[in-house]
Amino acid sequence: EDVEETYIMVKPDGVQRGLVGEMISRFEKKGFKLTGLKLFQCPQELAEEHYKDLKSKSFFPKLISYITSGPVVCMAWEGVGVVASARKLIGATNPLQAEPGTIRGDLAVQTGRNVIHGSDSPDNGKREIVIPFLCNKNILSVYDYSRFLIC
Ligand code: YYY
Ligand code: MG
Repeated sequence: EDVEETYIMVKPDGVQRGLVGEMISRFEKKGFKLTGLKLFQCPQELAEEHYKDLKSKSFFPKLISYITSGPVVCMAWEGVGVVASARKLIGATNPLQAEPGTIRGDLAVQTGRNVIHGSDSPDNGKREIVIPFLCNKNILSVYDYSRFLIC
């Protein structure tokens, strides 16, 4: 398998509940390498860019208001097979269906408050990582961020 990079984001409820260390610890113990870390208040347009594949879903507006409701902890993790492995460590989208031992299985109850995000493919990992890490206070719009990517 290839060395990959994935985007992991502790969602606002995970930060507020003091679960950041617990979640980071699971990826560290598994043996993956932390290559980026940022506390970030996600602007609405970047939240919409991050979740653009879900734009047509009925839960999209609630999802965007949840993700922008407080600071998130954005991380890039590197390793062999890290994309699929991180999804296993995270568990199913609905925490009630997530296996005990997974992050969502152990730490969450509601789909709409499922404490953590992990990329679903290497391509989405690359796409999602740049959203917080190439964004700063002067670069807030998706248009600016696209231009940055071309540089
Ligand atoms: O990748 P993952 O986070 O497990 O699920 P997605 O299907 O990509 O959905 C993203 C996000 O949207 C999910 O973590 C919670 C929210 N969501 C929801 O609120 N209600 C649903 N029925 C499905 C997803
Ligand atoms: Mg997803």
